[in-house]
Amino acid sequence: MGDEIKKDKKDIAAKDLTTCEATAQMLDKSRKDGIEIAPYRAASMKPCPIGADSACCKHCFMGPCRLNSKDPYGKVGVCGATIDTIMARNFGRMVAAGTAAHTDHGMGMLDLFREVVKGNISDYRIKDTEKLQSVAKSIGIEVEGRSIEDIAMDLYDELERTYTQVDGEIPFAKRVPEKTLETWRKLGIVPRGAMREIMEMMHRTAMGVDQHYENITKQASRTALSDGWGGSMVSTEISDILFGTPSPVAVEVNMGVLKENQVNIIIHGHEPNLFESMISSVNEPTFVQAAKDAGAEGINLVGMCCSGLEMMSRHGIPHAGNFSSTEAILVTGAVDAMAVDIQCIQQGLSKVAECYDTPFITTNPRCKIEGALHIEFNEHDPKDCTDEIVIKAISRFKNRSTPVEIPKIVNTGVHGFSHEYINYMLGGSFRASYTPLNDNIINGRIRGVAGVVGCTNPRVKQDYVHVELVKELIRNDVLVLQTGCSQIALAKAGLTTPEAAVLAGPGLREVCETVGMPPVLGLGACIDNSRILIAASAMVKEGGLGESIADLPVAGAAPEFMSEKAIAIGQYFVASGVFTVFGVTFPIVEDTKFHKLLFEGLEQQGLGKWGFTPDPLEMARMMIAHIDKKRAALGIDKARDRSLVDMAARRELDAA
Ligand code: SF4
Ligand code: MSK
Repeated sequence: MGDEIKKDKKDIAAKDLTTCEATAQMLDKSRKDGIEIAPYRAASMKPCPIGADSACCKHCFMGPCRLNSKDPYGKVGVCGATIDTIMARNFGRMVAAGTAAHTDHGMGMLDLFREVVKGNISDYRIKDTEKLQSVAKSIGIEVEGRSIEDIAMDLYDELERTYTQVDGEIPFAKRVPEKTLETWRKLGIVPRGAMREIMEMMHRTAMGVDQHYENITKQASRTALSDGWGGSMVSTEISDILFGTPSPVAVEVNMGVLKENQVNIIIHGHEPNLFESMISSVNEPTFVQAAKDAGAEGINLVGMCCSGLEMMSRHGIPHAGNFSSTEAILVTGAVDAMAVDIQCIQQGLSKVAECYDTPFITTNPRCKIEGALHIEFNEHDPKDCTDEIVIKAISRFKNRSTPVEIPKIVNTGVHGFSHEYINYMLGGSFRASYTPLNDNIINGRIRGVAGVVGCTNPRVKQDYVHVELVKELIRNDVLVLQTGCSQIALAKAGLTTPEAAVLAGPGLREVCETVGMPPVLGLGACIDNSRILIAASAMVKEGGLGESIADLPVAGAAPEFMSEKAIAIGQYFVASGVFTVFGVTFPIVEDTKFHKLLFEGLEQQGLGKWGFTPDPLEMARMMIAHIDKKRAALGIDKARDRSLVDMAARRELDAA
């Protein structure tokens, strides 16, 4: 099983809560220091089973109505709503919330882009003009002989429609493979604009509106697609244009990136602009001198969670850990300031920071936290905020009163892959293309491609499911693409190095060794799942692997998800045609019509489908079986005969 943590054990050992040794060391220390952090809170918090199954409706005050998941059709709500309606509405609202988070983030990036292009903001500039031109071209904007400013303004106007358009198709629908788009059109799920889709999703799930689970699910797909091919994709593309498209870079990961004799500043959250300005502030000679005057050897800027992933990919800045380590790292006593912007910021951080005298600083007007110091970040004068953070950190270093204990663990890996770099890496600069990837899939060296992404969740042992799943996939010649906290789990396990190719099956190993790449390619933050969609689209367009994304021998997984954003991501992958397996739990009742629709029916409509298991080996088996089914449908299953070593044989080899 997926090592679900026993809920009733308050005295549970740290090694049962995480496979991250550094986090385990800090969990033990937190116990000694009398501090409670998330994994322990999870162990003592019994989840409400009715809520966990989405069998509870509180959409009006004739309720709340609780149906029994053991007898799902034994009862209906006061209004007569069935279990399928209630679950579909709850699911649709999770998709709407996740989509809203990503699209609001994306719209923020687009606002910044507009102000930069208009010359109203001078602290940022367009860094990647080549990417600007290629994104513009991809949606039909003329680039030949035009100035960068003119192209950029047209791109802004066009991409704004992603959010505000009330009718028609979002701009990046032009990037979707023709047959996939045809299926969406037939089903009526091509997104118009994200605001419209989120609004309609919320309307239709209100009391007394849409009460057919199939119709609600269509709007959930349309809303989710306005995230994946809309809000998220715009965010990734604009961030690349403004801050540079990532290319591979060797980076240090884990809590050992903190330095005892330096002023340590952590940035945690999701938006790259705060972090970009921090880089400038920490390199300010006056601050470097001030840090030295305070007795420090320098200022050490590190990232966590998805902010960290954005910066490690673009600048090689060290990364201290994923979501489930954000409170634990404060227990080191070595953090002189933690600044956050939006998303995945646990409120518990405020209390833990207070216990270790660490300034905990919120910077975004959308995210204030009781007990945190708020220093607002304003893109028109970004250094106002980031300089202040540095000053607070230096002052804390000078007056450090808590003992420092930094786990001495650092893992170096290669990160910063992008759709563009995969194209170049495999095809070369003069004929950049996906041909070698498709060829290696067709000839069977690579069995298929898996996207393994998403959060860590204190309800299960941190990193365990991610790492075991990915090891099993690469052993079976499946190339793994990663984003989000999952990427950091694998980096800590040492699988993001080219040397990790020895853990891969013979075919994948041969490809990795020829190209010099790891078998696990990190593509960035959770918003950058759009890079995986673009890669899938490029594979279809390259030819030889079917006509739609649903034809590809690919699968996805979020093995330790915790966020509504992950539900939105899962639904946009499913609606794009990908078999997507979640771990931890699945928030609906089994043996219902809605469950059957998500887990079987959507595939029959030409889309992908959902899967669920908490067990990493079972998850790998399900994904590989799906990949093999797609290979057989494409008629390329024979090509693998020469190198087939199935999972049972591998387990025997391992056991021997
Ligand atoms: Fe109950 Fe229906 Fe109101 Fe939901 S909408 S709370 S099922 S009465
Ligand atoms: S930070 S959404 S825990 S991936 Fe993007 Fe990590 Fe999941 Fe947050």
